Amino acid sequence: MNSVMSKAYGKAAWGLPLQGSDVAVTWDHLYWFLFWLSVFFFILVVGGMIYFAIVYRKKEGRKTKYIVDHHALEAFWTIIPTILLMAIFGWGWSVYKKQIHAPTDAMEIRVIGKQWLWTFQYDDGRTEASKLVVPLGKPIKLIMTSQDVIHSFFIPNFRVKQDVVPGMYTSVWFEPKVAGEHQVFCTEYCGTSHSGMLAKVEVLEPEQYELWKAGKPYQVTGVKTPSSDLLAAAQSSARLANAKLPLPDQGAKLVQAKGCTACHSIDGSAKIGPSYKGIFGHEQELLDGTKVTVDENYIRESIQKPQAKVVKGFNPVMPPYTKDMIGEEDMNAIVAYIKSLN
Ligand code: HEC
Ligand SMILES: [Cu+2]
Repeated sequence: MNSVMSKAYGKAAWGLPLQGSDVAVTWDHLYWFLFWLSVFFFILVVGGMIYFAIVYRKKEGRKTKYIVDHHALEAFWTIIPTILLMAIFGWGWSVYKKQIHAPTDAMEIRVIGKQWLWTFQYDDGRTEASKLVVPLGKPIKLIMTSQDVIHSFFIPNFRVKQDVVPGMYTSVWFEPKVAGEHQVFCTEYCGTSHSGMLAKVEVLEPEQYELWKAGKPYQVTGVKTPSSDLLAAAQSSARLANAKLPLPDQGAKLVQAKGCTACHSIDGSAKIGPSYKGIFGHEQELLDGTKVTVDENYIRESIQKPQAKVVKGFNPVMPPYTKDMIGEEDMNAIVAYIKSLN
């Protein structure tokens, strides 16, 4: 119990995810209180039942007495649970209040959910997919909306979860206490690739955060999250960290970092979208029956306005990537990469 109750952040105890924020510690206290309270009453009630069933079992010649009500006893088992329930309510309410009101000095970051990836938009104009970068120990407020259906943004390590709804902003806040990578899930079923709608929070030490802010290569130290290939590649700020790589290799990192690999393979097998393998220079048949040769302009248009030319046999589900999301340098790298897959 002690390891659970202590304020040692960064520990994963008794099957719960590690405690990455103050709120996580507070919620866990309430959780364990409820858990042990339930264990206590379970033993009391079921144990009592078994005991009475055995001791007062049917016997030859034993007749049950006529039982009348017992006011003191009834008052006792009404008042005690009432007090307990009110205490649980008050406790939950106070933690909820803490979790719902972000401090006024919190750093604001915008979150956009869309089928099926998370993008994060920072004050300096940067937008990144599948990766949220925050400094250690600073309150962070997320202002969230959805481009399509209802999603839900969940960071188990921070014990925060909030619906992300089209047409309105919702928000959530946390103060990260543990450096490293923390998993993000979508917890509102949102279609085919819902389970792949992952992202991670990178909580950086102050010096590393300054590097990230300046657009320089940086390191993530601390806890690790069990991550999919998609997330492993999203780890480093793709364009700047890989600037010394050959262009197609940069493109390879980018398509992973931007979440394209969730829908596109490179081995010729169709996923949600067509494979990149061997498409460059070839003719692609479109939904309306016309044909188009895959060149640089077609790829660019397919990324920025995916619905302009929809490939036959696929649904028009690819999200558009604006110039702000994929800049010209990155676009060149992605085109070079797709070209290299012939
Ligand atoms: C949610 C799934 C999804 C994601 C994420 C996604 N795409 Fe697509 N993509 C599709 C689908 C479906 C098609 C086929 C329908 C169409 O043309 O719009 C497609 C088509 C394309 C095409 C045209 C392919 C061809 O064979 O003609 C290119 C190029 C492309 N995507 C590139 C990308 C890049 C680059 C990214 C990441 C920046 C990306 N896609 C992210 C689903 C996705
Ligand atoms: Cu979702």
